[in-house]
Amino acid sequence: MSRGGTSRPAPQDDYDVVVVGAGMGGLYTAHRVLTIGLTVRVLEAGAGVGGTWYWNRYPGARCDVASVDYSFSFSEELQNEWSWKERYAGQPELEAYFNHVADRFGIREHIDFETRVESARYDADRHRWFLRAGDRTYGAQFVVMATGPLSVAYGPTFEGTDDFAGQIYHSADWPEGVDLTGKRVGVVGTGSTGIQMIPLLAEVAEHLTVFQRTANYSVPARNRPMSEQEMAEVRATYAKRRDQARRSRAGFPPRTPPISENSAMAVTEQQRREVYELMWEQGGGLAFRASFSDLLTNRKSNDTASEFIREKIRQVVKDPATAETLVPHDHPYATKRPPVDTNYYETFNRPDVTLVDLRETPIERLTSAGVQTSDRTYELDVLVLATGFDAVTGSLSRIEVEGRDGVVLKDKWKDGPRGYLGMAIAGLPNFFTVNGPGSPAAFTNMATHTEQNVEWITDFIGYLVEHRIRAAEPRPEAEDAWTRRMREAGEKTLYPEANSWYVGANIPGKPRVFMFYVDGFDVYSEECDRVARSGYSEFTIFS
Ligand code: N01
Repeated sequence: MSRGGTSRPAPQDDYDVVVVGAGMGGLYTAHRVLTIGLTVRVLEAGAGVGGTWYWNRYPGARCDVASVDYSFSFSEELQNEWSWKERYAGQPELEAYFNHVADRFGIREHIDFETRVESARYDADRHRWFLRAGDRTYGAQFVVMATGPLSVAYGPTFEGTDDFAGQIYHSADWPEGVDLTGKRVGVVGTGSTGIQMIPLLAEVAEHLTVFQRTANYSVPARNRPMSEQEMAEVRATYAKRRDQARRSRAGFPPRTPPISENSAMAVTEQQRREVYELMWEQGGGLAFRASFSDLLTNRKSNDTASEFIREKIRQVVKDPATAETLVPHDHPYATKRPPVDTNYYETFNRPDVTLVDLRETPIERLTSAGVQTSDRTYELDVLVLATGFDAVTGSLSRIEVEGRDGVVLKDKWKDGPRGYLGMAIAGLPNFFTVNGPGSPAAFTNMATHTEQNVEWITDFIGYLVEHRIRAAEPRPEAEDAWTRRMREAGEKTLYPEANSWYVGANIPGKPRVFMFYVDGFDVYSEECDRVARSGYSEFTIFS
């Protein structure tokens, strides 16, 4: 294999910046790059914009962050002209929004759709990256990977898959026009996705069978329409709302009632219950997680929230055996990303819904008729996999990325991802990641986080161009220190206790490593700002 420094084929397309991905991060990066007067090409595997909201078209796909906050803040005009229809936007509304953004800011003409990047190689002599997608080669001084932390669908390979006579759909690759009316449907997976779709599938299927491996803690979403008056109220204070989100611990504006700074242990049992009841009634999984300050750091505090949700499940689900199967028992609340639902637990009171506990009776194989567990076969017309993603590193590891002096990203990350601020990687000059491993992305409002990352990266690109610096990459010591800081912060929490995608435990064979910075978005963005103010002193400069 050739290494950095050898000659490369001349690219068909040459740009200042190539961006991979036309989701939220890619669109904003392209806009910022154009604004500073550089040339840009966005390479997108899908046929449309929106990233997550382009691919995830399963019934019930919906955001769990309030629409008014899960949106771009960079343009006041955009904020003022767009009216969200629901408290939590569904996939069609979000996809429409990103299409609107692509057209409004003239980004679409800079995108090559149905273009899947297979490799990115750095030519150290020319200080340029060459990206290959099919038979095309793109050259660029800078590469921004906006490939999304949850974009590579994971589906387990059950023995006998080819024997199954019915259809298999993955939630993240949902075809157009699927009609499940009157079908016998099975769903594997009870993460956020499964929990969103199960009540809707139950409404149309002749019978729904839910195959659950790990019981989850879900909190009501309490989605509802947004009125024009509500939108007007938000618009009146939008600037302040956005500013507060930017300076907050998790990228959200202040909540009503304010997020408690208290330990759950610092209040009486009665006060605790009142807080949890209020949060339950208001809805929202991320808000419930913030009921007290120490739910993810103090096991005793967490137990109180976990037990509250268990009680709710037992109250809602009428059959005691089904309720006990749905009650989570093997991980603390919110150590897996907390789902939100509309009538999830209620759905198990329907006579046409069956819950299968895979801990008791594991799936052995698929047959032509359906799913065979250790005790029987469940006959199905359709099997839905809501089995998640090869998260965070998956999309980057699938591209052959080769930097300076033979640094190959896949090899570098074989024991877990390493990088600086979640945005830059030693050995890969001028190569940036939006919402990458080592950032707080998954623990924030992704909209706020994405904007912060994109602004930092594009400001840095602007700085390098202005100072005629040909390339920059983080110093190895800075990368080591950040990776250590990220992992140590994670280890002080309860997160490592769950087999979640946060630690890569959902993918067989993936190194089990905590992949995010959990000490707060506010602390993180201050650190990013400090690095920028210092003239990017933690970076090696190649002039
Ligand atoms: O994926 P998951 P997801 N046999 O990994 C099960 C975001 N999101 O798509 O827990 C049987 O959470 C697996 O079981 P277990 C959000 O960040 C947001 O639901 O590993 N079961 C689990 O139940 C979220 O966290 C929104 O034992 C198998 C499920 O599949 C992230 O996307 C909506 C299995 C996977 O759960 C991922 O959510 C949707 C097997 N071999 C998603 N393999 C909102 O904004 C896996 N499972 C609301």
